Amino acid sequence: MTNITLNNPLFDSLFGHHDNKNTSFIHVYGERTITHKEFLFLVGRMANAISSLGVLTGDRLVLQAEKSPYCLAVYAACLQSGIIFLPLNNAYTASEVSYFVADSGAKVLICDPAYEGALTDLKDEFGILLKTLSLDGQGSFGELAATMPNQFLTVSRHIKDLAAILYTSGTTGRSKGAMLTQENLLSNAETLKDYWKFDDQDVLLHALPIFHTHGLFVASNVILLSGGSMIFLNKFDLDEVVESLPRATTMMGVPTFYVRLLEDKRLTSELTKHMRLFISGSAPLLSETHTRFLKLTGHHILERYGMTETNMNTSNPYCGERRPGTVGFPLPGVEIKITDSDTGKTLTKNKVGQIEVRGPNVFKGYWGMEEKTKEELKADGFFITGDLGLIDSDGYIEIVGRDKDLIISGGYNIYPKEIELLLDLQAGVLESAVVGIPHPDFGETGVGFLVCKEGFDLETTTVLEVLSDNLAAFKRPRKLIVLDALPRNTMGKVQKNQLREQYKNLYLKL
Ligand code: MLC
Ligand code: AMP
Repeated sequence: MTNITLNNPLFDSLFGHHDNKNTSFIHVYGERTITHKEFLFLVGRMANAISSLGVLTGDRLVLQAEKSPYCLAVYAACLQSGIIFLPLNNAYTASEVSYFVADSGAKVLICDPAYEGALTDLKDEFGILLKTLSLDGQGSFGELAATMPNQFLTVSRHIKDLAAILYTSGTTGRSKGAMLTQENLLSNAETLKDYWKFDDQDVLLHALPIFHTHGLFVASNVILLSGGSMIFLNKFDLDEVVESLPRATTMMGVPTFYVRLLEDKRLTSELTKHMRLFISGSAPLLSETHTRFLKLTGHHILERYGMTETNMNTSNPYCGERRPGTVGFPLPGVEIKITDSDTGKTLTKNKVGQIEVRGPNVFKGYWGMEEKTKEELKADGFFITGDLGLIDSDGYIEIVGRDKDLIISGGYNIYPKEIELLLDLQAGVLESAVVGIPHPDFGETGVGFLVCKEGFDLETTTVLEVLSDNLAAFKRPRKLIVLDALPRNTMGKVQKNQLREQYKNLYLKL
């Protein structure tokens, strides 16, 4: 149960029990192991460094840097010093970062030294303090922290105070900052630790990025709470994952991790015999992937379902049948209902409708967007996820589609609207539509369809180059296809389903 009498409930619960322990915490791949005590000292130095910058409790700090234990320490230092942590995908371009800085009103931006040049204009534009942090903990922020004491007096926070803001793209093309409280993160971490039976003997193979819910809150918070350790890889590298598996007990990944492992001959039951649990989420895991993985390794991948706004909502059972193609049952303390999108009425079993969620895991709202918050987070506390699903006769939840125009590529969300708005601005483009097409590695990938203005001859490679300046690489359409016209219905609405159907085999091996 969440202990609300603590001084800073989230920080104290995650880190309090590591004080002075020389036990292993992070095994940096190919390098040394950092103990809990060493990590806490690093966090203390960083918290002192943050405070010395003149930021106040509740201010926002943006981090955009290559994954390293130092990034995780910045997160912890923000918690300890009462600063709201705002991590960003390091693929974001300077123009994307500029939006997040402006929208959040952040006071400090810590970036990788390699991005400093591109981000330096933000200092004048928004008066933000720009500091750097490299993979090995150097850079102006790392150097400042190195001069600081190891101990920091933890700032008091209330369980309902904000701990982090994570931006998620929006169907209107404008990203929204999901405000996550200490309670949201702590209650979910406690639930998951118990549900998935994590303890201090666990070694989690951590190959996910740590700027999203999955790698940051699910993976790292669960390990912090349980007292276990992590093998920290910079990213998903197949050789490093295969090499590390025999030393791990658990792994969390997006479906692409499992698809890539299955392509590799080294994946066997022998390789995975030390593992007790493989977890998948952030995108649909094909039943076929589940079944092939089982056949080769003897492990039933446990699939769960979550969102930036809600943390984790449902999970297949730890003990009991892990049913392929489903995301299991609501987690303890989480309520799920399936409703009719027109009437809002709750639907009966096996009927498809919108998935709504309520519980201590559900966020507080979108930063600075009261109206948008009211549309999605209802007065009765239920959040409309935008996912479509059903609850089957045995209570398993199945996600059957999305009510939102969203592409999930390798676990990253891509909102077509954001790309279409940019495409429509390009010279010669009359209109555009971006659609998710099945992809064997990424699950889905974005393909853009363009219609030329009369008299123009569109060079798609040039259009793609222009997109590169403004859009993170993972969001760029894999391909642009010029059409005479976009398919429309009688109301004039673009029929994306028709494009999806027509091009569904573009990337699949037939
Ligand atoms: C990288 N690229 C992608 C991509 N990842 N393109 C489309 N979709 C992706 N997911 C592009 C890069 O920009 C680059 O383009 C090229 O692919 C190779 O880059 P890379 O870094 O070598 O890619 P790779 O290592 O292959 O990364 C793929 C991946 C990674 C699947 C391992 O994307 C990943 O770790 N995904 C996890 C995402 C995640 O954590 N999601 C959780 C969200 S939270 P170019 O043009 O430069 O060559 C959430 C809630 C919940 O959803 O329920 O968990
Ligand atoms: P994000 O906004 O990045 O947090 O992505 C959340 C979205 O990912 C959800 O709304 C779902 O559409 C999707 N998602 C997460 N887990 C699963 C899963 N196990 N199966 C299908 N979709 C999922």
